[in-house]
Amino acid sequence: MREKVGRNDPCWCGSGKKYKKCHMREDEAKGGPPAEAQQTVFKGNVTSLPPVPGHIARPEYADTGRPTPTRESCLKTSDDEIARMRKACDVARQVLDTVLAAVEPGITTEALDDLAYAKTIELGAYPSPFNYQNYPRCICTSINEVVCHGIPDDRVLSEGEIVNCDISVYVNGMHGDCSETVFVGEVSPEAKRLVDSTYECMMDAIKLVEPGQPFFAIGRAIEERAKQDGYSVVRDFTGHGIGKYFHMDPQVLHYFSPRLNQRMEPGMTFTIEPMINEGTWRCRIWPDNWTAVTGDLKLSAQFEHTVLVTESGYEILTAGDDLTPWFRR
Ligand code: HM4
Ligand code: CO
Repeated sequence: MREKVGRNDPCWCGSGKKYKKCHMREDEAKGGPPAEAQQTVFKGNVTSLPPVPGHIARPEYADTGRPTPTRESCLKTSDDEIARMRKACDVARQVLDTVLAAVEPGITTEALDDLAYAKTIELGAYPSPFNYQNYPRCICTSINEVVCHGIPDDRVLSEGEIVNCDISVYVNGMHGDCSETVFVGEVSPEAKRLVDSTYECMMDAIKLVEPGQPFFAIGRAIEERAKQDGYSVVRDFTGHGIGKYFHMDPQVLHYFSPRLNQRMEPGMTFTIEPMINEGTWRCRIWPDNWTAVTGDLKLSAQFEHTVLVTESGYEILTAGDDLTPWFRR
């Protein structure tokens, strides 16, 4: 158990509110504040990447770091655009499979990033995160309490950790985006249960995708499942429309908001990428301005697919030929 938190101290959950205004009552009912989780991930050394070879087509921000500000919708109106989306998502899946196959105790996250860089370029694509708002590497690797946007560095993965690998690529004028959380060797039953629930949250939401469905149905399904399993849903990061630009309209919230009453239309392509936490849904950002961690340092997991709304329902563009997630194979 942690030291007693004073009534007027900042709450342990990271909300910034006084304890008495936040978790104090809830904790009293449970007999005290939860056991304190320890930080397991620390800032490492980030190495810069060589420029992407000149024959690879580059997204608009590759040189400046600044994406085009856009409220353009992700609706695709031609078969050609949809075919190019399928291709970009296929490439993202192949890169993700390459990276996931290499996850084992002793490997560094930058070695995973090096593999992603080589595979992405081999497949004729540009790694979308690279220089997006000056992001320094190709992929995001988010370990344990890291919620998302973990930067690959010289830190070694150890037995018992969980790591999300998030891959986005740009090819044929389109972006594709997917991620999975996997185990490093054997992990605790608690970690397994969280990762399992997070995958089911994403799949519950994907199964609702069809023309006429309001976007709020996604967050409603995810929140319901997470709550049932005793977890919380991250609110600070969302899914997004995707296509010609990495992040397009609409924002895809993973929690319920009745304001998200826009309806799905055939030809829309967007990501569903819930981040599910063991404890508080609140996040803090490291001084590197990227790495998001849970407010209470408990575990967070995430899965992501890019989906297409079809006439009759959905197509998971980043499924590859085996939809089974890596952690169940
Ligand atoms: S940047 N991953 N993700 N993710 N951004 C490098 C790796 C990245 C994101 C991101 C999820 C949702 C939204 C966003 C976003 C603006 C506001 C500039 C359009 O950046 O919406 O960026
Ligand atoms: Co992101």
